[in-house]
Amino acid sequence: MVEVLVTGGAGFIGSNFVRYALARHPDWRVTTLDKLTYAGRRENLHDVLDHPQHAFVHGDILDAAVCAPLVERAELVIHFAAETHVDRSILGAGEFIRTDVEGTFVLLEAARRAPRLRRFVQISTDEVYGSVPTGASRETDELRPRNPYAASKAGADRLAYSYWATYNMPVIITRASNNYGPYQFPEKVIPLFVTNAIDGLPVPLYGDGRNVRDWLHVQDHCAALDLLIDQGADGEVYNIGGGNEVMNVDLTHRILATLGRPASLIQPVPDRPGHDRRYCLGTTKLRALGWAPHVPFDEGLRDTVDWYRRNEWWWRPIKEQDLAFRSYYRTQYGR
Ligand code: NAD
Ligand code: TDX
Repeated sequence: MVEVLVTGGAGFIGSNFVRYALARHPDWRVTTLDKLTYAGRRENLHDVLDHPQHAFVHGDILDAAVCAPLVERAELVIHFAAETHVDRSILGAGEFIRTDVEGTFVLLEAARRAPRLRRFVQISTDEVYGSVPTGASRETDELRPRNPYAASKAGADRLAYSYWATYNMPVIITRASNNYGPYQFPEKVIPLFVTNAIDGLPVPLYGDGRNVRDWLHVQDHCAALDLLIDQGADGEVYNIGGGNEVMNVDLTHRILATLGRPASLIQPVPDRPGHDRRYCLGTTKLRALGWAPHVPFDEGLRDTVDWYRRNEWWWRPIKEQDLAFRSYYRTQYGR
């Protein structure tokens, strides 16, 4: 049995990865370590919580006593746990520094003492490159993070790299573009706009709506990680980009059209401070290992919209009963 530790496995990408891993690797025993912050939910793992090859541990990556025994027995560590929402990092960066930077430090320290460790995957992000006006980011490009979330992820990214360079640890770093798919917390643009539109509520589009994101289906992300766990080279960085550059305003029109809602639901709101204009990832390095994205954006978006339509049990309690979410929404968007 291969012992696998997934941090942040109750979040959006982590839960999709746990499900993906259990389906594809009958010889993996997966332990999910998650603090269950506002974004982490047992519901995200509802169909695999009782899986015989899966164990769930409720704990904080900042707690060295919790991490040490879990990391010590792991062969693979896939480190997703983080504070992840840019808007929240603008409202207050403290939790981002603690979780994303210090939490990564705690895990890396534990990993230094893990006798069987074969791979530590630091899940980084395209945001570390900063805004990319033209062309595509390459793994060797300078990092120019421009918001507190991106800066905290860049810190963790380089810290993980330093543990390879200094201690020869088997670290790889992955930088993915914007993910979409099922179980994404409805603060991020796609699930927020889809669930608002289902209810006929306005969708708050920042600024002129012409910012560009490079969309990656979460299943394609999981497949890339699976490949890199096996084929990635120690100390290397790999971009994982979907190759679907879409302007926010076009994305919004597509979502509304899929749901048969009018464009009049679009509500222009003041721009996000420091709003990165465009991300775009070059993926030559990853493609050379045999990966390509398989989910066409139109199909992936339609299926994702459908998923939120069919799974109101999953998002309505967050949007309608979770007082913390309602308070965040009011702070961010007003009434
Ligand atoms: P998410 O916010 O949905 O999930 C984060 C998870 O981490 C939650 O389950 C949360 O409970 C857990 N967590 C937070 N603090 C913790 C702590 N101190 N200890 C243990 N668990 C903790 O995020 P996501 O969108 O699934 O992102 C996962 C990872 O992928 C993050 O590292 C993020 O930076 C990265 N990433 C995300 C995207 C994207 O588009 N969503 C793109 C590129 C990279
Ligand atoms: O209400 C909104 N209105 C709006 O116009 C929200 C929430 C977003 N937007 C815009 C801002 C961005 O240009 O949509 C775009 C996407 O926004 P988010 O979903 O907040 O994602 P982004 O800021 O691009 O960051 C995401 O991609 C990189 C993830 O949240 C990060 O965790 C990941 O690292």
